[in-house]
This record gives sequence, structure tokens and C-alpha cells, in this order.
Amino acid sequence: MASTVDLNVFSSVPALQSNLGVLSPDQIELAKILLENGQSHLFQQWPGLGVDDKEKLAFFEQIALLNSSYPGGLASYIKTAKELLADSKVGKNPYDGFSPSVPSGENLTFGDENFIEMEKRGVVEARNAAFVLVAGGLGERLGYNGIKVALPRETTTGTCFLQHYIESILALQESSNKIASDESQRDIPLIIMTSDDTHSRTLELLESNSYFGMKPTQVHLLKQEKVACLDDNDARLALDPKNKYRIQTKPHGHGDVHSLLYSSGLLHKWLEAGLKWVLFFQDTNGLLFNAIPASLGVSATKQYHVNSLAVPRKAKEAIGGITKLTHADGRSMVINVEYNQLDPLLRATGFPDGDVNCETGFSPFPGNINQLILELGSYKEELQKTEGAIKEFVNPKYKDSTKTAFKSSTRLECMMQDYPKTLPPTARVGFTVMDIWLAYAPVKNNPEDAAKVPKGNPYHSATSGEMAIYRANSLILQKAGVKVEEPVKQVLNGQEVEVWSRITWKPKWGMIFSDIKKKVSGNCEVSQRSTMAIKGRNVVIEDLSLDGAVIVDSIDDAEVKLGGSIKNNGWTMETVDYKDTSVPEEIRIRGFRFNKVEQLEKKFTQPGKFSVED
Ligand code: UGB
Repeated sequence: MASTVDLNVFSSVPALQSNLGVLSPDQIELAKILLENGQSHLFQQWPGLGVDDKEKLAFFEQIALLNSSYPGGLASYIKTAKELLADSKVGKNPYDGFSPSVPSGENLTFGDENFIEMEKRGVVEARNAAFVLVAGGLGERLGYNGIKVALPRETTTGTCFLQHYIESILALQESSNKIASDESQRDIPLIIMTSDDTHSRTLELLESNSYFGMKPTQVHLLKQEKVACLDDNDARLALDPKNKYRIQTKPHGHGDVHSLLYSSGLLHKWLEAGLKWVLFFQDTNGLLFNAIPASLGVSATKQYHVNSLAVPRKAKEAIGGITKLTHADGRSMVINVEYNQLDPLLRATGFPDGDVNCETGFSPFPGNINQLILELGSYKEELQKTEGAIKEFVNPKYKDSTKTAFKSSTRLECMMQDYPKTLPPTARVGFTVMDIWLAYAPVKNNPEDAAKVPKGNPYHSATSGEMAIYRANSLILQKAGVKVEEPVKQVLNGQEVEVWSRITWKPKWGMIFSDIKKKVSGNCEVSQRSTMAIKGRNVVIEDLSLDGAVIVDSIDDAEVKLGGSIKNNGWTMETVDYKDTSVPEEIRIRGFRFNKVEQLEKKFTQPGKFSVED
């Protein structure tokens, strides 16, 4: 309040002092915080009272937002920034005093007995979970103009990522509710973290598609705010070059999800409702839900407080390694070490070869895919201590080796996977490793950059993301007994990929391997040039020989047998160049489109028993 503010503090900044008359008591309090934290430069160009007064008020509205959306407010942001900038200037190693070792976790093999057991356990637990999608990033590396969750996960059905995620959660919800011991029905909550860059388009995508079948009350959007940019090592806030009444801002990173969940009050509500798990996931991994049931089963069986989903990592691959760090003073933590920090850390701690593969042909450190399963009780307890604040970092680009000036403004950033950094040593932190083909195929890189990826490394493009879906579905059906023909190699948008049969199914058809196996019987074969889209729940594949395209769409009460010999001209793949702007962006970034020459398409809208045969 104004009465508590000592107005003398403003006498050294006349440009601000002369404007106090237009400010509210709360704004004067904010002005004081700025001055006390070395930010008087912000007012240097302010004209006297009566000129641009509205803009001055807008300036303080922005300051109020920056202050309220950061744990501990702007004073805390500036203090941390000064410390981290000083550490960065002297080149301090964040892992000083720590030695790395390989932590213990669970390695799963798709389809074996343990995997099947873990999946079943995961389905039991699913109704005790809340899902959190971090989708505030613009995806600058992909260069796509829309929001990434609206991109088709694959173009056989055109289902976008968000629809697939929602349908997967609903399928898990239904299976889990069906086997609940008390027969109660629970709706699994879905939280989506958005930002100013993605919020309105995410909401519109949901609203214009009736939330893809989810109850609107099940979905919560939490918008993250950007943070203030910093101009120099003294953490002086950067003014927008185009407007002297605005602070320049940039994204703070996906770590914001923890403080937003903390302040939303949702964690308390979920605990009251009996939930046990919070699952965090990223915007464009079309394979993720293949990995969710089994990993949730691992969390429940091992009672992990933190379970990071991981894949085998090739040494030097651009994904972080999950590492146990033990300090000389006895402290230890299991944490993701980013790939650019792992090699120097190993070299500095008695591993002269650095980041290299071991006898398995992979790095001994599992590769972090940034999908986390946290145990809700311990998560809430921890956030109560930290208010959701996550250890931050700063990455200024210096003008020269004196490290006194930046090329452009910088800001603090934080990552959601750094959550375990503040946990006590008693916390059970583990990981679950699964095959890459099953669990991980993000869409992050634009075609031009993907084509430049060194041979053997993953492209992480729209092309490879879609091809990975067909490969995973083909391999799953192969393991269920279907003879799916081997793939052919093809170069699309400059990337050599394996093209498997274009097989897709709705999550409700089969979420876990034991359910999928029950739906396949007899002698089945699918040729490489084939397309198969299963859009119904009760569709069984029996003695099917497919060489062409088939699409089956059916209501839940229709029992459909898909079998016999189906042969037609099918769908062919035509190459498209990513530079060809006559083709829609979401297609041309894949490097191909389907020419739907001929297909057998069947829709069943009435209950009953049916069969699809040519
Ligand atoms: N995101 C937000 O919601 N808000 C933000 O401010 C920023 C991002 P990127 P990147 O999968 O291999 C992560 O840009 O740089 C969301 C991990 O940090 O794709 O590839 C965004 O919408 C890294 O350790 O992140 O790095 C998206 O859903 C590694 O696991 C998600 O955060 C890497 O992913 C990731 O954003 C990976």
C-alpha cells in the first residue's frame, strides 16, 4: 500500500517521481520493487505527467503480471538472474563436485510376459491418473505455422495429435473403469499447458471438435506467461526495442508447468478425489501412448515417486541421458543431464572417453524422452515446499570472450524434467526404458534441417514421425501373428525412411498388446503396398489377406469380422516437395501424399454381426 512506501526512494529517479501522481498505490509498490532491484533505467526516457499516461499504466499492468506469475515475484527473478549470470560468466560447471553413474530402472521388452503384466497393471491404475500435456511451445524448429497439436499424427486418417491423445486417454479411462473394484466411474482429467502463442488456437481446436469426445469439464487449460528478458550481467530488464513502455519477454520453458499446477489448486482436488499419478507428456510424440500403460504399471509396481520414460540412447545422440549424480558430500540425485553436458561431465570425472557406447552398442545412460510419471502425494508435498519453482538456467550468447555484453537479450529458463533436482535422497526416482520403435517419434524438425541430420541419427520430422506410426503398428501386428510384409526404403523430402504398410487403428480398438492379440486370429497377411484403417471398437481380423486398401468404421455395438482376400488398387504414395506451396503445409512437410485410387470402405451404423470380405 502507498502508505507503507517510503517515497524518498524515488528522488533519485526524477522521471519516475514526476509521474507518481498517475500511479495507483499498488503500482507505486511495484515501482519501488523495481528500483530496489536495480531497474531505474526503465524510466529514464519517461516524459513528465500528462504525456503517454495510458502507456505508463499499461507498463505497470505488464509489471504486475510479470511479478504475479513468477514464484517469489520479480525481485526473486532478478536475484536469481544475477546469480546465474555471474556463474555463467565464470563458466561454473553446474555439476561441480558430482560424479555420474548409471541409475537403476526398468528395461521393458515389448510383448514379453513382464511387459504384458505391466500393461495390465497400468490399465488398472489409469483411472487414478491425471494427464498433463505441455503445449506452450511454438515449435520454431519445425517452422509450422499452426499449433503442433493440430498437425495430423498420420495422414491415412488425418487424425491430429490432440485427437489421438484424447481418444487414447478416453480408451484407457473406459478400460480402467470397467475393471475398477468398486465399479465407480471416473473421468481422467486432461490439463493442457498453453502460452500466448498457442492458447486461443488450442481452445478453438477443442471447441470446434466437441473436445474430441471428452467432457469439456474434464479438460483444463493453464496458460503460461513469458518472463522478462535481461540486457546485461546486472540483470537489467530489457525494454522492447519498439516500445519504451514495454518489457521484452520470452518463453520460460516447459518447467512452468509445475508452478501452474501448484497455483491452480488442482493437485489438492485430485488427491481428495483419490488420484495417485500425474503423467506429463509433450506435444508431438505420436507413439507415446504405446508406452503409457506399461510405464504406469512400472510406477505402481516399483512405487516410484518419479518415473522418466526413456529409450536406449546412442552415444552423442541429441537427447539427454538419465544419470545418477553423487556429490563428494554424499548428496545424490537421479536426473536428466542434457547431451551437451554429459560428455564434458564424464571426461571431467574419470571417464576419459566421455560419452561413448558400452558393449550393448548403446550409451549406458538411458535417453530421456521427457515423459514423466509422478506420484501425486509426494509431488504435492514437494511443490508445497518449492511453490512449483524449478531450478533455472541461463544461456546468454556473449559478444566476446570478456563475457561482459550479450549479442541479444537473454532470460531465465526451466525444464519440467529438472523437477527431481530438489527432491530429498529418500525419493524413489527411476526410469522405464522401451524400444524407440514403440515409444518415441517426435515431430520437431523442418524438412530442410531433417535432411541434414547425420546418417543413422533420427530425423524427428513430420515424415519420420508418420512413418514411425506405420512401422510400430506393423511390428505390433507382426508380433500378434500377422504376416506384415517387410518395408521398402524411400527418400522423402531428402530423408531415407522405411515405408511399412499404412496400418492405423483407433485407440479404443486396442490400447494394450493382450487386447490386440485377442482381436487377431487365423492366417493373416498384409502386403507392403496396403492401407488398413480400423475405426471401430469391435472389429476382429481373421484369416485376412490384404493387398490394397480397406477402411472399416463401425459403432461399438456392431461386431465386425474383417477377413478373406481383399485385393484392390489401393492407395499409392505420391512424392511432394516441401517447397511446393500449392500443397497444404501439413502435407508438404511430409514429402508425400496419398492418391486414393481404390479402396474397400465399410461403415456399420447399426448393432449386429457383420463381416467385411471382398
Ligand atoms: N513447451 C512448453 O509448453 N512451453 C515452453 O516454454 C517450451 C516448450 P521442445 P526440446 O523430446 O527429445 C525437450 O521445444 O528443446 C513444450 C527436452 O527438454 O520440443 O526439444 C512444447 O510445446 C529435452 O530434454 O523441446 O527439449 C513441447 O510439447 C528432450 O527430452 C515440449 O515442451 C527433448 O524435448 C518440448 O518442447 C526431446
